[in-house]
Amino acid sequence: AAVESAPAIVIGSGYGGAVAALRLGQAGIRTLVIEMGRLWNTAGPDGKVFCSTAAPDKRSMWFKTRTEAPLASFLWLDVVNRDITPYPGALDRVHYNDMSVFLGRGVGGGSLVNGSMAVTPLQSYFAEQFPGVNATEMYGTYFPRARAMLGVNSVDPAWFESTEWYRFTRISRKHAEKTGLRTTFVPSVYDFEYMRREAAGTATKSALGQEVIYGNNHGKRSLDKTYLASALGTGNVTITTMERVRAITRAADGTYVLTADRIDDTGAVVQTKQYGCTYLFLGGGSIGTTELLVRARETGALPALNASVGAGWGTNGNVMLGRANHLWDTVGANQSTMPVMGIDDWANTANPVFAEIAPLPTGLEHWVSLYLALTKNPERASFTYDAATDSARLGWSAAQSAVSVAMAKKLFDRINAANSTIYRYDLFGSGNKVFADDFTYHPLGGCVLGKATDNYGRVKGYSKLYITDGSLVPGSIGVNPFVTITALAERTMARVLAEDTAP
Ligand code: FAE
Repeated sequence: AAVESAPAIVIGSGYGGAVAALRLGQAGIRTLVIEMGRLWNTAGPDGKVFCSTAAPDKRSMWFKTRTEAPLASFLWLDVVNRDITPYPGALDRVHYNDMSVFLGRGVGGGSLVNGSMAVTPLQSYFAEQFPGVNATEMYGTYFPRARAMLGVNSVDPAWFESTEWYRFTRISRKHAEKTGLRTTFVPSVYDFEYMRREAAGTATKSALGQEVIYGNNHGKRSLDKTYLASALGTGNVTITTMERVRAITRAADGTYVLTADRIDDTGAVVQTKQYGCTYLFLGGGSIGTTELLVRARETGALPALNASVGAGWGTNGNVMLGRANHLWDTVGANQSTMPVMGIDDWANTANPVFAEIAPLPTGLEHWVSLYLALTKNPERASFTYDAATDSARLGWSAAQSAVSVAMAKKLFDRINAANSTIYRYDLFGSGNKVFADDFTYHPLGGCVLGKATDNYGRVKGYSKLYITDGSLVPGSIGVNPFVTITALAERTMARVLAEDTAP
């Protein structure tokens, strides 16, 4: 097959990939970004690019015959999910034994589907997780750079207190305060000025129109509007879509050769392409990058990859749960899809939990307080290569999820006791499940910084091969992860461009 080549190739266009692409482009290095998902810029028959959670269609999910929303049921009824035509939709759910992982697919990766919460971790916890990184430099330079580039802003507290759209958050805050717990506002990359116009009826509703996990048509500063737009603006970066990199090898001259499958809208492989590059940046995310490297090591394509490739994976301690409120504590039929507050009990060393107050926008009053708890679960798992399916298998177990559940339960038992409330049993399927512990929004690790790579994301065993995504984070960061992933990628790119790419 003909080989197309570029000085630098970036695999994936999520946070890690987008930062790499921009900084390479600015340095004058011609760069090709290869993304397996679509470019989301074309409206469907309804005039919208993305579909809402209220009316999901084929655009919602990545090649599924039925949607797989995190909340499986409501009053035990299977009313949430819908049959759909398989299509390269925006949200993927990848299933392993006892754990599934939600991922964004398309130009912008997870930024297309996530909740926009832009949280900087506690410096002390960051330092604990990344002993090889200069935390002073991270908090002085790279975190501020990441936040500025991502367009992080905060909800106006006065508006927050008065709007019906955040009544659900104020109720959860009241219950946390009654328990003696601290709550904290959480910044966001959703434009709150836009949201206020949505509320006023002068802008098309997006966050206030039940749009989030299948994409937002307005208001969200996803990567295609920030880093990737700037990257394309350098004139040195191009993005190719609907191509999934399958294999990475190294040629005799030290350059990298990639094999990529080009797919059509039915998922059929219509072409297999080869790419060559001098510098290769892996931004496929915790799942994507780790699978590529585990496969490369085990098939003998990159045999010098070390044993840490595939190890150190965690869920960021994710557990989702709902509480049932008293009849007088209405949460409101109208709820913004963008969370703006968390219950911060991370400093409780006996049971550290940070719980984001999550919306459940159904358009009707349901008295549910929903949460995504991030627990300090120390459990980690590894990926192994399955030759029969040419894919990576995750060795996570239900017992490891139980550790997250126990921590979330400790916190929410306290909240229920203080408010004389109970859990909701009807949200996660027919089994009266209270804690959704079988999925994560925050896959982290697999190629941990300082272990699979050096302290700057240079892959051990190979030169000019880099990782810039969430696979570097050792399984837990205590808060929502994209600001950390972005800041670490900025740090890697500053170092690599200063030291490795000089002509
Ligand atoms: P990611 O953004 O996943 O990008 C990887 C990209 O690479 C994707 O576009 C893939 O399609 C592509 N790719 C993978 N493999 C290949 C391949 N072989 N060939 C070509 N392309 C490939 O990685 N985090 C927060 O901080 N705040 C939130 O509010 C938040 N809410 C979330 C809500 C949901 C529903 C989900 C799913 C996630 C949420 N997250 C949130 C997590 C956040 O989106 C995630 O940590 C980052 O997107 C990870 O960034 P990466 O660059 O590692």
